[in-house]
Amino acid sequence: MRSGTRQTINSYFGSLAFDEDGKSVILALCGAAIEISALAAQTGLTTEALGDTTGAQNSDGDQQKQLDVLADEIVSRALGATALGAYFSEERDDAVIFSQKGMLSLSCDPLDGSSNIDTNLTIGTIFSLFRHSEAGIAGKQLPHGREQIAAGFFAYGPQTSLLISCGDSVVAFGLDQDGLFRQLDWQIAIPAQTAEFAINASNARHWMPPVKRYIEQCVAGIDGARKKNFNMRWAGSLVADAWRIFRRGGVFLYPEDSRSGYEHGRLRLIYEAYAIAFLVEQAGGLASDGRQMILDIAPEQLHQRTPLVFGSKDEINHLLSNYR
Ligand code: AFP
Repeated sequence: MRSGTRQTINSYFGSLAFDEDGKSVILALCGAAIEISALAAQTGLTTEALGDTTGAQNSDGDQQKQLDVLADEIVSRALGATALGAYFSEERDDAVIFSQKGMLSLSCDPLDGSSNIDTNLTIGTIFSLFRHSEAGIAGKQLPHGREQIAAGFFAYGPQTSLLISCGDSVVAFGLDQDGLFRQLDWQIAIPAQTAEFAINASNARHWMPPVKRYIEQCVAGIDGARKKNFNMRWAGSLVADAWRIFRRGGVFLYPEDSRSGYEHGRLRLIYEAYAIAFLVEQAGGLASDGRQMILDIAPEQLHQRTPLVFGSKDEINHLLSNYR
């Protein structure tokens, strides 16, 4: 099918029974993503090296890159024109309140993987859309994973693309040459079984026993207890690893470890894990912190981190059996 005839996201939303304000928020995010993608593509050409640090740190103590800050400003500006109540950004200490009457909040990691900007690797924007039970709540209380009505992530790689779920299956869109996001011909379901794991193996000496045992068995391959060989991938960019897992299955592990500051892993519950977990469950996979499903974790702090393991259901269940 020629790309020009593939359904645009506007037309997909036209026939989707979903919160109309929510649709306007997601379409505004699509506009922001096109701007961010263009900036990332121009790094070092028409724009200064956006991978350089600004000298500032975000709430998590991460070095902020120029593109982190620019991406956050682009997203915030796009959202200000919608009916959103509040915006929680990984790059901001506190929520941005747009409207006391808004029933929707959005959490966002405006640019995930920013340490990869100047290595030309796939980076992305991760978001979760929450609907509150009454007006006036947005921004006043932390959003809970089970309040999500939609979640997704944009990937800025060889293709600028979007993986999204509005609560009824997961769909993929690619940015076409005409500047429109068009649906990719891809029925998204994460295979229950896999022989591919993703973890930063340089941290092996810091892992807790359940993860150590699981990875050792994978590495032992056909000669070990699993009696099958495994492959390993680690992109160092969550959206890149996640996209691969949605495409061909696999498991991703960023567990807690014994390093100082990694007692709860590295990834953020509200800005990253909730969105990935919402998508993964919609695609038939599992997402856990090792003890409970990510979506069941009640948030305590806006920038809290969580261990995160997700992907192919049967493999995640095998991993979780090591925790019990
Ligand atoms: P940056 O945004 O600092 O590049 O971190 C990316 C990330 O949060 C996530 O996208 C990766 O999966 C993970 O960190 C990589 O962490 P390590 O560098 O510790 O492997």
